[in-house]
Amino acid sequence: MEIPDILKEKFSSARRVCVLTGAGISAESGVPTFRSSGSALVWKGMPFTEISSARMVREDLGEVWEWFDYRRNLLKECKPNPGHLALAAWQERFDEFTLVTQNIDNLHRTAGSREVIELHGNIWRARCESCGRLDDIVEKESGVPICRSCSERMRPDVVLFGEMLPVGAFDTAADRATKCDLFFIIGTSAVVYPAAALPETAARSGAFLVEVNPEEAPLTQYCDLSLRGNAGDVLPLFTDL
Ligand code: BV8
Ligand code: ZN
Repeated sequence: MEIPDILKEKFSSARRVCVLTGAGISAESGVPTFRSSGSALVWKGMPFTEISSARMVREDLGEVWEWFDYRRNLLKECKPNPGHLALAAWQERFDEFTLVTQNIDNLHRTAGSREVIELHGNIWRARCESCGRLDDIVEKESGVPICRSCSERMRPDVVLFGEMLPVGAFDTAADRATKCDLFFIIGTSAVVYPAAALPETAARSGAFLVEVNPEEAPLTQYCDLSLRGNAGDVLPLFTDL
């Protein structure tokens, strides 16, 4: 694939660049996406929008932990791919570079991205339901962990359906989206709000929108350019621009 000239020019002259990533950028690292190949991710017969929900935390936190323990186990074998690594190099190239991710897999940080706005939290952290204590998850037995500060229940520090995003994360992301010249949407079906509103915000503020996705997505119609390919193949093409 060749990067179109207009994009080469815009990429070379951009001062403020914002990137929104979704599960697709981790697909080549072996992390299952949620909606690819038409079928939604399922856990014991429950669609992931059900097991990953505020209601399930209330009703069966043990089941929610089993679901996240299973996914963390899969993630132990997953490494950043050339798409993550390319984005990590972009943070040195512009006056202002903002990386916003919907992913909870921590692969952007492992790839070397320093400031990552994690709209949906991080699967490698647990949070106390009562005092808010945060603990990194290194070794974890099965079951619901108990807070070492107040002995109440710990839950995954991940934003589930029906839950608010981390305070400030979305506002910062929206602010950067209104100010950027160039907005990349990489590996997301952009159907989950409020994250999916960011590209529309950027477009309304005059940003040039570029989609990197092997398939069309609902957002394709708003994009100025669509690069139909895998992030791991497409993003390294920008390295020598
Ligand atoms: C909230 C963490 C306020 C958990 C996630 C009705 C209408 C509109 C909205 C709603 C509604 N009913 C409810 C809502 C709100 C709801 C929502 O948007 N629901 C959707 C399903 C309609 N949103 C919320 O609940 C949010 N909170 O609104 O708070 C509030 C609060 C209280 C009370 C009232 C209101 C919280 C949402 C956060 C949910 N947590 N993740 C976990 O991981 O288990 S969402 C999860 O799915 C991801 O984080 C991501 O955000 C989302 C979408 O997934 P994608 O990343 O896009 O992945 P997907 O598989 O869909 O697509 C992959 C793409 O990659 C594809 O296009 C594919 O072609 C492409 N691809 C594949 N391979 C590659 C590739 N691209 C590039 N390279 C490749 N190699
Ligand atoms: Zn506590």
